[in-house]
Amino acid sequence: MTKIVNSWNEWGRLRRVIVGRADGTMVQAPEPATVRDWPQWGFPKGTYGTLPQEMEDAANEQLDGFAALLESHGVVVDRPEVLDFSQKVSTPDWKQDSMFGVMPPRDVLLTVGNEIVEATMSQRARWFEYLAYRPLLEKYFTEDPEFRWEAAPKPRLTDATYVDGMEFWEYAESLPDEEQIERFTKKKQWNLTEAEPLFDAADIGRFGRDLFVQRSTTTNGKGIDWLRRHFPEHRVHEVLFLEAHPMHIDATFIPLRPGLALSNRKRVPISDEMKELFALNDWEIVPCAEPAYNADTKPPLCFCSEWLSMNTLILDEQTIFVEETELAQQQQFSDLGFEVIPVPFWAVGPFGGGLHCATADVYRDGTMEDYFPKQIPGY
Ligand code: DAV
Repeated sequence: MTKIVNSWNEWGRLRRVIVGRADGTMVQAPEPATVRDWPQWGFPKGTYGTLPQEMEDAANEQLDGFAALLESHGVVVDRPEVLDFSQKVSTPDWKQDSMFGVMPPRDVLLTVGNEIVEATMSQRARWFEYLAYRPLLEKYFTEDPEFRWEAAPKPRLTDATYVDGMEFWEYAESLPDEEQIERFTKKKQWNLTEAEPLFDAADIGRFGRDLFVQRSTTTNGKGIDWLRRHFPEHRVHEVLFLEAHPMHIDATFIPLRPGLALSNRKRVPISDEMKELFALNDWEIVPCAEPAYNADTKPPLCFCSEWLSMNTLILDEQTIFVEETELAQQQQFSDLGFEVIPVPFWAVGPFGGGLHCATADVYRDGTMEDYFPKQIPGY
């Protein structure tokens, strides 16, 4: 019997992983959840199209290099299928002028134990992205009799899903970050309504029996509630950080090994129960290093922040892959006792993220364990 899918946390020894592809990635067409406005890079508001070929080639070279590096460490690497992301897509509820791409599998696929869940996603351009992973999921299903293949309810994504549609972003972005944090983050209310469950898989941090889910511009309260009901053996905790535009937890708060987590030095946790839970169970939380990646050095057309510096992939409890120019972050990991494997990766940023975003766990050694035996009632 072949066992293919098994991963309960972010640190067990990695044996099999999906690595994304840059091919055909789009500056996506505008929609209520997302509006790109990059006149300085040839994509003023309302326009869309494929990222430049030379950027795509550079990103693919780094992705292929990373895949080969993982293989040289004994990890089986699977790659998704490339679709025509420039095509128009529609459901009976809406029409959308383009898709996005297939670089960040972490956003779409949530692996919990023997199960992979296809996330709802919350953007129309990303609604059909699961199709790129179907050949792999079908194969795992055929070959691994214990693999549980699940898909969260496909969201409607009608106008009722969004607060004020695209006008939301115009309004939000006219305010300073501090005001956005007061007005949106602390009220847990950004662009998404609570009309239906929504989540991106990358908003979930897997810590064994405990799953920490960031409420964000891609994950709403109902999405977290869906996850809670879907994983009754787990404890699903909602978490919130000091950030005006939260999107995906993996450049904000990540576990490194049992008892040790890395926290963004600016986007600090603002959920009191979360802080209490970590303290109660003797988890140490260390602030990350200063990023080298920044607004001046990051490549054009990148919608991710400089905090991709902490978006890393753990090979095992002693070994971590870190972007090659992030020397301060590498030093911090060395000081924490890790062997650091540098990986050139910043050409991939504009295609949807860093080393964690670009991968999705298929198999890590380990079982479901409880790293937070002391719980806080009601959290
Ligand atoms: O901080 O820009 C990056 C994660 C994308 N999957 C950020 C989030």
